[in-house]
Amino acid sequence: MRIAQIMRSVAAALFFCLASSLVAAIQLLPVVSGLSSPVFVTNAGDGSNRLFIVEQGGTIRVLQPGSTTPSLFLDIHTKVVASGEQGLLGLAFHPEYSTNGRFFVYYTRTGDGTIVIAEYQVSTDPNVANPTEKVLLTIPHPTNTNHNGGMLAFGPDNYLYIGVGDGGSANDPPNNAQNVNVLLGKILRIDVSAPGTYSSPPTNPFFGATPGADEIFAYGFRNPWRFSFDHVTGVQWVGDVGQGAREEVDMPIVNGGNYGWRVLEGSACTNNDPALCSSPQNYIFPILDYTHLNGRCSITGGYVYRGSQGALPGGTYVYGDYCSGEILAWDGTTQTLLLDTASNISSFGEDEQGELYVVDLGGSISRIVSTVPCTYAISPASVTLPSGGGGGSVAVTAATGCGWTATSNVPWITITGGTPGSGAGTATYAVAPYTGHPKYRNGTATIAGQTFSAKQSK
Ligand SMILES: [Ca+2]
Repeated sequence: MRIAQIMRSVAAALFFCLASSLVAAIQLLPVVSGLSSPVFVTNAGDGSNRLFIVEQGGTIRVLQPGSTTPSLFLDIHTKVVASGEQGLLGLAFHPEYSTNGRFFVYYTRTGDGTIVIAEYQVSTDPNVANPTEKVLLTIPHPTNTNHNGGMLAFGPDNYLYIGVGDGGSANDPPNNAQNVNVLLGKILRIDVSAPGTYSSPPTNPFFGATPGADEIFAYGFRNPWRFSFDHVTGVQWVGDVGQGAREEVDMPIVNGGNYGWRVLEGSACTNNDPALCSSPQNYIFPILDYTHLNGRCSITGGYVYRGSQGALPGGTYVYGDYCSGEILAWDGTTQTLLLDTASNISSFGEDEQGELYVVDLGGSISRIVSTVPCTYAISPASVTLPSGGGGGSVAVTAATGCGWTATSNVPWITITGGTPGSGAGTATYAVAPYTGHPKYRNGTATIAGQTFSAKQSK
């Protein structure tokens, strides 16, 4: 090993130690393997706790909770052209899927590579989709096979957001991303409340007589491959894949915002249109960007962690790089390396509890978990209460990032605050007056997994 390599290794080891102590130590828990080029995982939000896995070739598989063997939910491979950046790329379940069974897919069409947004519905079997397709929107993408985008997700406004790439090649030769009359290089937003069709929300920035395509929500993107919405703040986070130098994360995505491509790559002037770089106020700069060091070359946008298992501090944005295999975190100020993997990270995904998954294009999906098991204690663990009722508080002791909830097990005790919590915190409760028989009643609440016992005299 040469001296320079040794120095780099030492520096890397030091950096990793510092970094991991700053945020969290994570590991990957294998969930499923043997998949064919998985590019996404998500959930239906229907309380079933199933995972739905998108395979690039044109299949969606469903994984039951606790199972390691998915079954076929939908097969549309005959409609899909799949290689390189093309394929079945995105999936989103309707916010009311549990009652209407509607879901949406994003793929590149066989024959001409056109981007298709289509609607499907579940069959009478909850684990099998009805194969009848209703095409909602097509976007011509004839010239190049790269930069198709591919993300679909519903926003907190219940509109369907769509991430579309710039049409491909390099440096966006037709300047699509800055052209508000084409749907390439954009985040689109459509209303799919009526089955089998869509409309553009009148609040979209170029709606109606305003020049520009009605479907556009924001523009100036190169290849917004993956994006997500923070469940707590509602803010949209986009990982926009860069050209040859910089990968970027954009947030918040605002109505009518121009995020800079092809004038800017990350926060840097591309010199594609050098005169425009002298008016930086015309563009919204990324919240973070990183250069192509350490084998990094293509960002895979992720999620703001809001799970309750304490895998990471709540509010941490988790993302990665497809080429380096690194899982990265952004705490609002600093980018930290969480874990360096050998995976080609095609996507991240979320289950119904907000726990995060890493999708390896090589064929597997893993869950992000903490390396440190969370332990909890409460104080007091028991109380004796007067007949008039009232309230009180229970202190929870837990390590930073360890999430917990509090629930009452009897109707006369109500948890009034503090839940869900993370790390050290306080749960508050209220107790109803007691005038009945016998002389005492006993009840419990479960706080941070511990039993809180209350005895009340009449
Ligand atoms: Ca218009």
